Amino acid sequence: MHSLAVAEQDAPRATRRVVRDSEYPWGNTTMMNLYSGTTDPFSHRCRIVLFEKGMDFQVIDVDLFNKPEDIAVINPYNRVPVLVDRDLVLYESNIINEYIDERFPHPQLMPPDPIMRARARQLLHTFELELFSHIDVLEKNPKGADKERAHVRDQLTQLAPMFTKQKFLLGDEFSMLDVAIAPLLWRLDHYGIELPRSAAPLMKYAERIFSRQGFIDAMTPSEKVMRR
Ligand SMILES: N[C@@H](CCC(=O)N[C@@H](CS)C(=O)NCC(=O)O)C(=O)O
Repeated sequence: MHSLAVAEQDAPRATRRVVRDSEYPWGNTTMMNLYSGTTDPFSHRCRIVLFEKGMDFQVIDVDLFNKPEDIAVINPYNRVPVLVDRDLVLYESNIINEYIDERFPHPQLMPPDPIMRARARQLLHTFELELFSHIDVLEKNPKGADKERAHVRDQLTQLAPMFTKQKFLLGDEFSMLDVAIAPLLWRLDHYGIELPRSAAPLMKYAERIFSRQGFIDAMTPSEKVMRR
């Protein structure tokens, strides 16, 4: 047991090359390429999964304020994230993440049991409707987004009591649901969302995610400075 732990520690870190805009759009044809917005919460989700898995991949930084035209070629909706894995091109962060999770099953982020997996997908969908549908306004029109801020605050506050009983959203294991919500929790200050005191257990939970090596490694320099 002991020697295994040492061997894992000493193992060389996987290739996680970040391609800057100057090299764009030449992805690596032998490994997964993620076209990722440097400040985009949806791309952030996919980076977290890639880094949690610890396999080889390439992140291609996309500046959304100066978006290369090629994104529209690989994604008809002209948005990031986009994953290119040889002939496969995927968009939509949750779809990308489920694919990565199935290609590289360790550590597994979706529950193995079909019923729990269905519940997880249902909750991922609820997150999109109740929380992430407001991201566009919070990103693009922060001054006119008070209604959205209040809605997100109230939804998150309702989640808080569950973290007095469990470590993560699906129990005591980190899962895809935690991945999905983490970029929003990281951006609360950035979006000007203030949670009430009753949400303290939620913020403790958030800190648990923020201290994970995969989460730390997944952040871009612009994301690192979003939170003090
Ligand atoms: N539902 C999509 C949302 C992706 C999305 O909205 N991406 C935004 C960045 S926040 C984007 O690329 N927008 C294009 C632009 O800003 O030009 C997902 O989960 O991947």
